[in-house]
Amino acid sequence: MGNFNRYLITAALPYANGPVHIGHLAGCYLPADIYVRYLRAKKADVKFICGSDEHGVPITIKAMKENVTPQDVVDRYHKIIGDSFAAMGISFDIFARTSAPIHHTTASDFFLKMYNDGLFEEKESEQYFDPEKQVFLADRYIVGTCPKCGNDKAYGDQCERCGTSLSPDELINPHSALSNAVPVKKATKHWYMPLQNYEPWLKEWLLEGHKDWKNNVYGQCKSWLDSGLQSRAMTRDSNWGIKVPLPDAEGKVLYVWFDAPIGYISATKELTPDWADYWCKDDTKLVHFIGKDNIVFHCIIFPAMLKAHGGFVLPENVPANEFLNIEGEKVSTSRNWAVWIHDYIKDFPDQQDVLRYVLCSTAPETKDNDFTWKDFQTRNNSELVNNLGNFVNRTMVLTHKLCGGKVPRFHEEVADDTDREMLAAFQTAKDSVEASLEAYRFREAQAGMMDLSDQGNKYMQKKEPWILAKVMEKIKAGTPVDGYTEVDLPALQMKIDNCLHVCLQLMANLAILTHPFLPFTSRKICHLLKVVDRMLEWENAGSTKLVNVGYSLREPELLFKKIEDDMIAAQVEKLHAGLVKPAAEAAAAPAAAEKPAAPAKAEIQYDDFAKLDLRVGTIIQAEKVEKADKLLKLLVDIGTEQRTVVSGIAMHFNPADIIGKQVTLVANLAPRKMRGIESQGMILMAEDNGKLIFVNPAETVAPGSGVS
Ligand code: B3M
Ligand code: ZN
Repeated sequence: MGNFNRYLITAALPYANGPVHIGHLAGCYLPADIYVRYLRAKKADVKFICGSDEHGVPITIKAMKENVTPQDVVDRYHKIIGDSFAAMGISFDIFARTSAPIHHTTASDFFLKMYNDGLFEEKESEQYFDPEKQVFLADRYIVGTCPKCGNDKAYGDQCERCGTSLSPDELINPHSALSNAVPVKKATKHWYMPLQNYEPWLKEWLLEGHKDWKNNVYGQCKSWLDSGLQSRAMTRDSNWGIKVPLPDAEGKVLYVWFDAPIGYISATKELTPDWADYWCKDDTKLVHFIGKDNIVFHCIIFPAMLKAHGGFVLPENVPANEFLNIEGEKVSTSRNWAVWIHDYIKDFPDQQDVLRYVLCSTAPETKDNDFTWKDFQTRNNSELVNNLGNFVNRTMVLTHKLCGGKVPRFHEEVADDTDREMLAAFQTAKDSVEASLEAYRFREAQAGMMDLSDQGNKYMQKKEPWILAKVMEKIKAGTPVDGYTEVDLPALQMKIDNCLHVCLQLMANLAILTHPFLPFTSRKICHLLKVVDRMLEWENAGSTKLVNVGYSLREPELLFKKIEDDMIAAQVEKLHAGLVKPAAEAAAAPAAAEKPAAPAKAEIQYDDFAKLDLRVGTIIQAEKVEKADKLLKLLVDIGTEQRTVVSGIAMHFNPADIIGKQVTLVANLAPRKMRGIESQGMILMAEDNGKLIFVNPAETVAPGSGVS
């Protein structure tokens, strides 16, 4: 669609509340960087925009946990994140900050324009308020059970298990993440954007106009639009963020998802005085690279904001990726199940391209994918070392050995179909890599690049210039071989020349084709060939005349080194050692190891069993018993009544997490006082290696249902 004269490429602004890990890279920054490097090589007018997202609840939560100010948090992580990206060769034109004054002004003006155009609804609503901490609770600060999937750790804005976007009202058993207190409602005024007003336009623009978007993205948007949009508050009660630029708005800031995407605009402003060319002219191609959890904000809410404000281009594509898991498990920053970029750089200095290569090969482009250290090793050793590295090294070594370290001539008179086919394959490879890149299929594009290297190895294997050289040596020593004699010497040398000429041209093509994916390697290839960066222009790819005959090359150097088993074992160990176990699990583990299996009990009669009154109940309250580490006081609803039960499960469960759970209660157990509280029954638990699990029916049943 359309002819574009400039490109505006954005990568999601990472929250400055923690370092970045490989999931971030694979999901968004690496594909964006590959795309931008390709565009730059095509000499396109392109700006690559990113920065840190320094407002919102993720920042204030982090500050609260660490007992520092939000400013401390964002200052620290803006630097760590920026350094990690730079070290990995992620080539942003700017890495801005949403705390910058230019951003505050830009976001504030954007809001005011919409306000003055009458595009907000001002509504008073009841918001959750933490009575203990005396603050309004942002959606993220409220935790409860997801009405769709039952995840009991869903947030008030989204369930991260099933992806459903939620409002706190929809959560079952909501509680405050700050104090665990049950939130109360309190009236507060906010400015809402009536998204339903934009629904017809969004359907037209997105569902009709962008059927070309990736299935995962289009599908998510369609399901949002099909289920109907609603007004959404664009302001929040908080003291951290961009102040709402209106009178009577004390203690109110812009919603972080209102201000953050405007960060793309303010960062462009900070980058160039020509920012409006990029943002306001129709011949700009705007592409947002993001992870799947940001789809609705970039495909629905931000476009609606841009449309409402007016005067801005809209995204032409949003090629969002799914998630990258690690060793079969979902990345979790809180459990520290992650491979952090700053750690990787320390452990594998100068091997940025290995990680780039592996992450692009396994990028979760269409579905969640898995990163394993074993796969990392295999891809390095058998693909980078054995294929690409090997091809370049053999070409270099043989050119020095058989052609005096200079680019040999290509002699048409001895050329054969194998040579010609190899030369023709350069253009085919370029075309295929290019088509894949244009379609945002980066794995396929990188594989296309590697395929050219593979063809190079096969070509060399077929030509065997080292055998020809042996034959020449023998002839020179006076031993004719395979019917060759002295008169054949010139032709033999010409064949060697042809092979290495072709291989060197191929190597130069590889410098161009590797560059978007493996920029450090590309640079090394240029160094070996002694060519300048200008050769890397994309239009040069496909050419069979990139390096000049007679030109002398540098001494061979290896591009990649083998990664040994012990390095991989150390990484796997580090990952597991760093894992933060939930308190309950950690406490239970040693006990489990020490305890022998329970002995079988003596036989009983049915009548013994029938004496038990077992009933299903629902936990409706749970709290710790003071000064008793192991005890929780539960209130269990068994339909006809509510029973107080004191249970020794405090080391295994967070009280807030078990509200709403069904349990099996021994309802006729004689009451017993524990720590001054009368326990009116006992709940059944299964034990698995020290871990406790509630015994409950496979499906939810009415409280009080009998068990027999
Ligand atoms: N900071 C969410 C995230 O890091 C958010 C992206 C903003 S993009 C405008 O996943
Ligand atoms: Zn859910």
